[in-house]
Amino acid sequence: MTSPITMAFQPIVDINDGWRPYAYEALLRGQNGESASEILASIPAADMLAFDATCRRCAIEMAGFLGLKSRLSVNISAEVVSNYRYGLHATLRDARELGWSASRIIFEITEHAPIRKPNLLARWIRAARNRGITVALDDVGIGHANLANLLLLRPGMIKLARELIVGIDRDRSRQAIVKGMVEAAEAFRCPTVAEGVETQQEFIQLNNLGIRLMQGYYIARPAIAELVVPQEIHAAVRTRTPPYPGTGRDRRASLWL
Ligand SMILES: [Ca+2]
Repeated sequence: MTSPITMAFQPIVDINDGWRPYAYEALLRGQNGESASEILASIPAADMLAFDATCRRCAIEMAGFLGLKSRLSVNISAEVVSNYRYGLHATLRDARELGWSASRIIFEITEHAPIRKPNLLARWIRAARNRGITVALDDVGIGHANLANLLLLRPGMIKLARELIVGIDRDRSRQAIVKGMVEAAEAFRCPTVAEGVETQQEFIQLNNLGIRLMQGYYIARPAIAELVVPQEIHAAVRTRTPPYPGTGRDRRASLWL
């Protein structure tokens, strides 16, 4: 039997706006402390789409209960976006039912496999944007989330993969790639989020490269059923000594990790 689930919330802060939480990303956790990987491993493949949609509904419900005032960022796989029963539509129906404005949801699209119908996905993203919904491309810079997809899909936000961020302060190649991506995203007015920022040195380098939206252990760890508030974030950054442990993510769990 699957154990009951809960959500952890990790802020994405705007460092040019007093470290105000721009959004909180909802991350899957078990009620008994299980990781996202453990929970996902216990879900039969045939139930995965339904479970995925349930996670988004749970995230919205909890965000409302916790009084989240900014945006809520939820994960959705590229393959499921257009699925009427379990995709973007389903989550928008849930949001309406729960009294949560669609304009306060960010859909983080993850690509675990090549997108089979990229033009269809691009149309979906356009339609979502016309309704005031932000669609972000997650894990940009690795795997299938590449520059070609960025050009075709024209997301409303990009999230740079942790693999590009780690040690960026010591690696000129990473700096050059991230600089190019930030400039490309700016060209079509698409904000860039650096995720997995874990050290002060990475933070400073990313700031120098013009990134203002950041997420990661250096800013705040995910908190289960809790919203870390800006004052706590400031205090934490003042007192912590980087570096922090890595997230040890795997591909299967990256949807809700
Ligand atoms: Ca994500």
